[in-house]
Amino acid sequence: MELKRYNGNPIIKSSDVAFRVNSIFNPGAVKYNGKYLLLCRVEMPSGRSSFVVAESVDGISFNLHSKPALTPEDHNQFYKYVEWGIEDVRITPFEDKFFLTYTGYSKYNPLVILAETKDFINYKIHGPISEPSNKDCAIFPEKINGYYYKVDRPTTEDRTDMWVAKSPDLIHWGSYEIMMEPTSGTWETNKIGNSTPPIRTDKGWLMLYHGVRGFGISFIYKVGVVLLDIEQPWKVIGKSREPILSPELDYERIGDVGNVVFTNGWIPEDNGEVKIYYAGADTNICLATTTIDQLISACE
Ligand code: BMA
Repeated sequence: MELKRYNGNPIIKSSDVAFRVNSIFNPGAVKYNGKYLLLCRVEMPSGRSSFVVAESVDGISFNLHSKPALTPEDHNQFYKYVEWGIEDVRITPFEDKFFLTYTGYSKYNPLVILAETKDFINYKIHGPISEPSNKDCAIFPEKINGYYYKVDRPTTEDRTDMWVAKSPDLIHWGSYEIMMEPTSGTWETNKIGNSTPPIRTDKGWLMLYHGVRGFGISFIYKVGVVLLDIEQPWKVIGKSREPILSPELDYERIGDVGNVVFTNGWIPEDNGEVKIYYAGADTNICLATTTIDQLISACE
């Protein structure tokens, strides 16, 4: 199974941004007020990233706000952890609000920052919810047996595995469990990490992840899908054997970091379709589609 690319890709390019940027990529995605909303990473000419909102009625043509929505400078007492930029937000709709988990980058190495918003105008920043080095975190969209759950990807000297932890209050985390590790000798042999916030289905939590393989000095980023147990979300029920999206076209192969397709945002529709927003070569924003059913069968 492979995702279906929109034939007008890329749907957002750096020339669409009202202020000067180097690139626009890796958006978080959500339905808000009946519209499609992307919180896009904009890398400034300085090389440090912020987020800007893009909105759309059809999920294809987006209008970008004229100013960034969230910048490192907005982080007040946490600024030292995000001084080099904020990157790759996952947006989890949760009751009447949205939880944002993103990479804070600084000389202390990447770590995970948690924030929340109700309107994508005002943001409450909770600060780090991991130690360095850690990235690729998403909060589960509902409590499980009374606890919040997160998935993330700590990096040690020789391992990059995905872990799950739980919390009574989103601030204190524990009960760590290993969820998934790279499969040696395959497209995901070097590292893996969460891509999109989990979605509840009849068969389990459905989630996209990324897998990386190094060839010489270059790394190829591809997308896979995994199904997790509803009650014990560190337990993998099934996963795709092969990638469901790989860099193939020029806009995925050529850019600041070539041979990368990377997603951290998807929007499920009421009819079972899913819009997946992804970036090509760390340089643009693209759209691909599939259905929940096809993703589930790719895991079996
Ligand atoms: C990962 C992240 C992403 C990026 C990808 C490919 O480590 O930093 O932001 O898209 O590498 O360069």
